[in-house]
Amino acid sequence: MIRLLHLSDIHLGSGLLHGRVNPETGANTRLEDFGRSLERCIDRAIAESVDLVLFGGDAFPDATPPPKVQEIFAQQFRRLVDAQIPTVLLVGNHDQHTQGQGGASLCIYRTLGVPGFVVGDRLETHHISTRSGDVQVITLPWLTRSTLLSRPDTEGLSLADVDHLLMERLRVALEGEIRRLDPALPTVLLAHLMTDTARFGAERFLSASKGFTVPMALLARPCFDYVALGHVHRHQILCDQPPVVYPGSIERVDFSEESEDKGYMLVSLERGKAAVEFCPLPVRPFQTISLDLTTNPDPQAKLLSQLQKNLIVDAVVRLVYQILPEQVEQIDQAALHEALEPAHTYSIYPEVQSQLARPRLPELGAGNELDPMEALKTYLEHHPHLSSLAADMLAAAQNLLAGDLRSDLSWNRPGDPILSDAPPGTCAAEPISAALEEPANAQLRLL
Ligand SMILES: [Mn+2]
Repeated sequence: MIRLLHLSDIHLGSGLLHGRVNPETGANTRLEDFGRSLERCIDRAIAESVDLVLFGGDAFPDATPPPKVQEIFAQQFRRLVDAQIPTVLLVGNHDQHTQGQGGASLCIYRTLGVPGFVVGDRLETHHISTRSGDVQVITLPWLTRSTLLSRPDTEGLSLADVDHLLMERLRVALEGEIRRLDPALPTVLLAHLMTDTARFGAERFLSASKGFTVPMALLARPCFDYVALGHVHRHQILCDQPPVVYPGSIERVDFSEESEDKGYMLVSLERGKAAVEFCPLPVRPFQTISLDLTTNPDPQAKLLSQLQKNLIVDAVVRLVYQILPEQVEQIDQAALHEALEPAHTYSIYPEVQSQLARPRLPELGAGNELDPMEALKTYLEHHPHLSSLAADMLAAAQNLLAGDLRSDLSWNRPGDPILSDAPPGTCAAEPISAALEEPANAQLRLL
């Protein structure tokens, strides 16, 4: 029996707006929180002496993390090398870097020849020898249309037709891998994708992508003993036989994950059988306190009593309240700040009804160098009533920023990396040799 630990969506370096500077270390406390959660996952892998660690993708918020963030990630995964635990790092959409022929952020682990480490940046089957026997792991990184389709393939097709064609190509490519499997060995599919039955966490928002969804019928098959997924931040088990599992993210990236449990999976694997266990992580609570005070005769008293009632100690707190213009003077801001002091960090959003002007967001004020996409994301995060439009707005903004007004918008899918210099039909994250391949061959290569 093979014991493995499956974690995903680390997003190390995300959500720093919810942290503050730790005076002892000079680091952002949320970066430290994320690092500690990762450390706990690795602690467990070592304590349990697991045979294999699978990472389901999205290591950082983007493919070019600052050195300090890379170092925290490497320090933890390095411990698996010391413990001689084989590890597979799958490339998620946030890890891909398609400007020119660059590799994904995680490819450095292959370049350096880190012992026991495998980087999954293409559809490929890896035979891995562990202390408890051999296991096959098929890696399926985040798919983009340009991965499997060339531009002529998609000419004149509707968006739905393109998705259908892409799924057919994936089906064929995956079938090719499955046919070459050794049927006697335990087998894992490790994939970064959205399934058609997944319930969304924050990921739609994070990736600014509608993307396409992969049907469960393609994943939940007897040739796989465990399907280890990444991408959706909300932990969920989509199928029992075989187990098809999103462990979810290991920390709360933003308020949309406020009520979600965070953790990782421990899996006992045999050919034809897998037992799974979700292991929760003790992550920092997020707390939204939302109050309509417009009919309250004593809004200040109501605010203070609500703050006392809620468990805000060490939490990331968001206080939202609606008042009428004539009530503004009844609110004692200094007392509010004092009441919120036990929180780890907090933000206050008074919404004065009948006033057209929206309150400004401190994160977007002068002195904060945010790129336009970050600014828009922050704005949307603070305007929950726009959530149904958020994905579309972010996608449209991305297209605008790319200056890409190509008529064939179905090719330049919202959510695809926007700065790709690669000609259509080639795979941007591939070495130059791939670009020289016949388009027909390149089409069927996965990252
Ligand atoms: Mn993802």
